[in-house]
Amino acid sequence: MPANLTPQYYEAEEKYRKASTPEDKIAALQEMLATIPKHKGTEKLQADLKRRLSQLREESQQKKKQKSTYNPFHVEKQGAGQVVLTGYPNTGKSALVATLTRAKVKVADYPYTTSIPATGMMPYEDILIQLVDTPPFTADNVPPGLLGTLRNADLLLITIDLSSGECLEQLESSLALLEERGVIDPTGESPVAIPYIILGTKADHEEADSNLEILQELRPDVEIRPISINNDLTDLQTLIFKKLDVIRIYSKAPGKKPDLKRPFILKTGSTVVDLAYNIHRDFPNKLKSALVWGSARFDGQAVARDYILQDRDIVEIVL
Ligand SMILES: Nc1nc2c(ncn2[C@@H]2O[C@H](COP(=O)(O)OP(=O)(O)OP(=O)(O)O)[C@@H](O)[C@H]2O)c(=O)[nH]1
Ligand SMILES: [Mg+2]
Repeated sequence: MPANLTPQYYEAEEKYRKASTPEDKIAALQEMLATIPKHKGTEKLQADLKRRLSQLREESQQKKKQKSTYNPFHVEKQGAGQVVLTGYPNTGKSALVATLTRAKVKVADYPYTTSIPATGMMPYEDILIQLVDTPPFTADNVPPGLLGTLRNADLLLITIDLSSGECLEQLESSLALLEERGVIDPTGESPVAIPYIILGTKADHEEADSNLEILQELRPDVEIRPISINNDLTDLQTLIFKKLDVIRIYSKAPGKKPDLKRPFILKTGSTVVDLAYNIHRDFPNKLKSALVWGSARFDGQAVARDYILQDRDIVEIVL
């Protein structure tokens, strides 16, 4: 049934997409629920939105209540995006985090090695992306709190062990588990679902090629990226950055050189107003115009408030 969503709803959805704090996300979700047309065609979407809203409310309540108690499954976001690895035991999650970051995580050739999340920062060009290693996730093993970690991610890496004869089962179960709990949505319809990449790990193993072929034959609908910690991982890093769907913006004060060291990280499609809001909550009201170097037709071009910025633009806000 067609959902017939209104422009007001899409505007609120865009706010949700760009929200970087739980408070902003809650506000956007409330607006989405207030503006969504109430009929049969939107029932599933309404339910998804309500579920996400109550999760976020619960989390912020919990945070207020237990400021002093440490919850290892609540992973503070750092860097340009939070990428959480999830998958069956022994699929190479920790090995990948150990290869791409300087985190000291335990890697072992037996299952259930990791018991709580651990983080590391992965350098990518001029930014750092946060990787989060997690304990294994199967139908029989759902560590309390793990779903919260997964739902808070900006991107999930789902690991399938290509050296294992059980890789098909791993693929089917991992996707089903995450979908049932509303973490991912393979149809791509839910705005609150978490984007993901499916990694076929241990691609250097002698069984890997034939296992991957079988997987692709049986599940032509899913895309699996073969990787190995023993091979070059640059393409994976680039893919992770692309999937995070963010842009880097360098700010510049009038008459000064731009600050090229610490870019602002914004969602793709963000405008000059979004940047201003990120610099200071009061700035959007004071904003008169902005000068842009990079995507504009000429250097230092004056642009309007709703000008859509591109990755690596340099922007001078004029107040
Ligand atoms: N050949 C090969 N072995 C790998 C690769 N990645 C991981 N391994 C091995 O696979 C085993 C399991 O790796 P871990 O990183 O501990 O797996 P995990 O998913 O973190 O396991 P749990 O913490 O139990 O969930 C270790 O013996 C690793 O050395 C790879 O790309 N190639
Ligand atoms: Mg591990």
